[in-house]
Amino acid sequence: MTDNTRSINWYPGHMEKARRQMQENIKIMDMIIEVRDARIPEASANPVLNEMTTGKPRLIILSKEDLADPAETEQWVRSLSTENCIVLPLDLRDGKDVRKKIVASSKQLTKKTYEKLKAKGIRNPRPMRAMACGIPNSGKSTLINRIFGKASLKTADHPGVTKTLSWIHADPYLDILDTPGVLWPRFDDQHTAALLAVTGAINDQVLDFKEIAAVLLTTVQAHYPGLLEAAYSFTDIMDPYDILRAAAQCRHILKENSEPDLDKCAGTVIYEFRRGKLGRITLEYAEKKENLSE
Ligand SMILES: Nc1nc2c(ncn2[C@@H]2O[C@H](COP(=O)(O)OP(=O)(O)OP(=O)(O)O)[C@@H](O)[C@H]2O)c(=O)[nH]1
Ligand SMILES: [Mg+2]
Repeated sequence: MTDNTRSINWYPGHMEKARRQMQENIKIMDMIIEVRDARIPEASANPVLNEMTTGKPRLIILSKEDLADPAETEQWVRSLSTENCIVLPLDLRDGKDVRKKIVASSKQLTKKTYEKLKAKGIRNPRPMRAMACGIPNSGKSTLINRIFGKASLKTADHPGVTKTLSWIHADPYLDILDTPGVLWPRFDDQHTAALLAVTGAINDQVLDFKEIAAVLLTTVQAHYPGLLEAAYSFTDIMDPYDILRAAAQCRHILKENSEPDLDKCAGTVIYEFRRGKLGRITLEYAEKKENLSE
């Protein structure tokens, strides 16, 4: 984003309250289930939560994998996995195997803790405790509902749905604490903020859609040559605002004077991306990042 663009910030009071309550609960957790968005696996990692949960066995769910580029997701799984961290890309709307995969990974990550309890002579140890955390709208409540097998937690397609912490006895082996989506007080990197905004982790009401659509179009144009040309019927345009103009002509999103309505079209482009109507797109690239740091 350029210097004269409006800076993005969204940190309502319920997030700070949730952060404090999560910090209070962290001691009793056997593991962390961190839900990131598969389209932005790095930008959707909350540094405040990462610091708070350091050292705990971690299951990273790359949610919305149905919307992300499968080849990029594979790269991210490779680059994020460690001995103490299992990475699972999942389409949480499709219930198939979600519960089975999460319970199996949780058993693997908490094996030592569970066996310690058994070694103390406890025949039926308590369920393992996991805190589900992550940025807003990443799918935490959807995930817990999937494991539980019932839609007991409220979910919706906008950020800030869950406002309080609540325990769910999700499985005989696993109790999960659902938490509100949490961001951090200030985005030092406005590109990260724009990626969070594009994917729906920030309240749309605080956003300038034209600016974040420009970030989206620039990124897609650089990494998926031909995709936007095919979607919006144009050729030889690189400037994101010119692409927006072409998209408005293509979708007949015009003002009364027949000029392209860029504000309205920005909303349409973002909506089409979020719904997967432009194809399966990832906006951050694990392999290129590794190469850059070589
Ligand atoms: N396409 C797709 N949509 C998903 C997936 N997981 C969740 N969603 C949708 O994402 C939206 C947000 O899901 P929630 O479970 O409410 O997200 P949350 O992380 O609990 O959100 P907050 O409580 O606001 O922090 C809902 O519309 C879900 O249907 C997925 O894997 N793929
Ligand atoms: Mg929720």
